[in-house]
Amino acid sequence: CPATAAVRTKTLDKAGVLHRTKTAEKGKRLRKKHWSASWTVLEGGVLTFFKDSKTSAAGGLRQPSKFSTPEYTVELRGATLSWAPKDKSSRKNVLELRSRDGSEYLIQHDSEAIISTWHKAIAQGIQELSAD
Ligand code: I3P
Repeated sequence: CPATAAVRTKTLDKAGVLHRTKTAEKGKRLRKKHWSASWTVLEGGVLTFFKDSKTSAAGGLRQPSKFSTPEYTVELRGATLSWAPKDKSSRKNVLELRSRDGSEYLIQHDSEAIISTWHKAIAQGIQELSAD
């Protein structure tokens, strides 16, 4: 429904600091993981990871300035989300997000409560988009 879609694109679903690392680029597995803490925004069916924790550290938990650069944007349409199997990471509370174009990200937070709210929000975003 276009009206719902229009409203949704203006809705900030969720924002916060998460640990994340990209593990595949368009179907090609990356050799090394580079975890970093980054400001992360879920909005309008798109998940955006900003460059690094310096941005979020400078602004506390507020949204970074509009000049800060998104590092990765992930379209949730056609994406899948699951809890990462143990062999993907030694960390706890790790989510695996696969985009439609075959890129993969691990997303992690030490707090189970916090990662669970992200799990719910991203899963809901994926579901809403597939219903269109
Ligand atoms: C990697 C780094 C990652 C770790 C990865 C290591 O070492 O410690 O944090 O992933 O484990 O190889 P390096 O810094 O030398 O690249 P996790 O923290 O997710 O476990 P892996 O080899 O099991 O993927």
